[in-house]
Amino acid sequence: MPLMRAIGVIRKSRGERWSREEFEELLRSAGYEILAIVEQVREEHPRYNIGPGKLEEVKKLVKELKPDKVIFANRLTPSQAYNLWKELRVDIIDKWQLVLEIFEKRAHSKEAKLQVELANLQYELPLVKEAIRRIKMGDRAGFKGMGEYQVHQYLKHIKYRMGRIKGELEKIRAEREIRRKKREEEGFVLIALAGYTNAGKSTLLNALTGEDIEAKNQMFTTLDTTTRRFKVKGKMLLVTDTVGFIDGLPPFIVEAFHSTLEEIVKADIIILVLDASEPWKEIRRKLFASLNVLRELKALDRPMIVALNKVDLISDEDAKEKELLVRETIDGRANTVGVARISAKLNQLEELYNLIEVALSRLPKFQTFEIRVKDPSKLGKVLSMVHSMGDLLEVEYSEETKIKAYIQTGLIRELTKLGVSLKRIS
Ligand SMILES: Nc1nc2c(ncn2[C@@H]2O[C@H](COP(=O)(O)OP(=O)(O)OP(=O)(O)O)[C@@H](O)[C@H]2O)c(=O)[nH]1
Ligand SMILES: [Mg+2]
Repeated sequence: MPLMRAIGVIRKSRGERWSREEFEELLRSAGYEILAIVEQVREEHPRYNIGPGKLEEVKKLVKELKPDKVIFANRLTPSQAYNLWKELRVDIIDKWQLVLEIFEKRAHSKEAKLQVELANLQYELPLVKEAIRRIKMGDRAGFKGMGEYQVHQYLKHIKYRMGRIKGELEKIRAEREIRRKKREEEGFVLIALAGYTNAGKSTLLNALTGEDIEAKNQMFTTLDTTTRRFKVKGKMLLVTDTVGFIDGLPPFIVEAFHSTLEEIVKADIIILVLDASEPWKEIRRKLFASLNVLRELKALDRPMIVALNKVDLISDEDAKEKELLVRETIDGRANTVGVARISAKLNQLEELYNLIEVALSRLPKFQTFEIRVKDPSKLGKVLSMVHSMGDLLEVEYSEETKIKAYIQTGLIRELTKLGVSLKRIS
């Protein structure tokens, strides 16, 4: 397939933190050949977002280079998008539609596809309403080549599809809820991997579990949620990998991906993965972006471990310095358990395992019990269950074996089924 050709436009307000590299990376990830990037530092112009002078420059470039699209790094209001389209007569999209185009390419599961479509429709709805408003005011330009009648039909279609998709997502969500309940009853502790896109979340899940899910050096490789079992020092836990974050993830995407992101909200522990190989300025920007999403999800109260990943790419001193900076930055902003320096790629995870142990000890899901086993034939089974779900503290062998253990409360049911008696000590 020939590459789509695009002109990129970036408008920066004074003092705004923006990453041109990231915008270019997004354009490439979405499959565009970048014909030109136009930059401007000025406050937002209400009509065109960029200033009228810049608009003339873009117009000339459009005539000369004939791009398939002009892509803005800024969020455009529906009326700006409409005005720009009228002036330039070429497809106009902004950063968020660009992100959605990437999502569209990467969506594999039915749920991910529906979520992407919903986000797209949610984005288009105000644009179409704006076009209708203009048409009513006597504007003859139409909307993307559609006349008045077609635009009205299109609006109806959007509303109908949104209703249908929400219904279907609700069903999928209910199924997910059932699976989650079952997991909870089983008592497994759930750990969610969160973090900026390309930080190494999927690589980490693979390293923890021996899985082989796709991990690539590109943005938004993962859209689907994967949950797998793994063991830390003998304890069975669950870990979930899901969609990555990006700076200023807008509410309509968070909303569309709600049920996917909910996996993070429902987790007992969050591992926030950061790419330590980048300059501190970038790490800091992505750390704040991630904390913002977690705040929006109301997940900041969850015990959080920061995994400073890809330390194999930097020196020890650099890693230590960045660890310190992360500690300082995050202090008081989240319920942090600690910062671990890791390499998911090289399976260097010792510090992370230690912090997971610390985090587990703070969870109400773990408690100390006295377990009495009368039937010796059950003893082996009980001991192996205790080992996989907690720590064995003491065993007193006599006619009736007494075991003191620190276990996940989900084990209570399983043990009771075996006919042993349990008493909570702490
Ligand atoms: N050198 C090095 N590279 C790593 C490490 N962990 C991940 N990577 C690389 O970083 C890139 C991104 O890794 P992924 O695991 O796909 O990242 P992700 O966070 O799942 O990304 P999204 O799914 O896009 O959100 C890949 O090229 C990985 O091979 C690491 O510890 N060291
Ligand atoms: Mg991934």
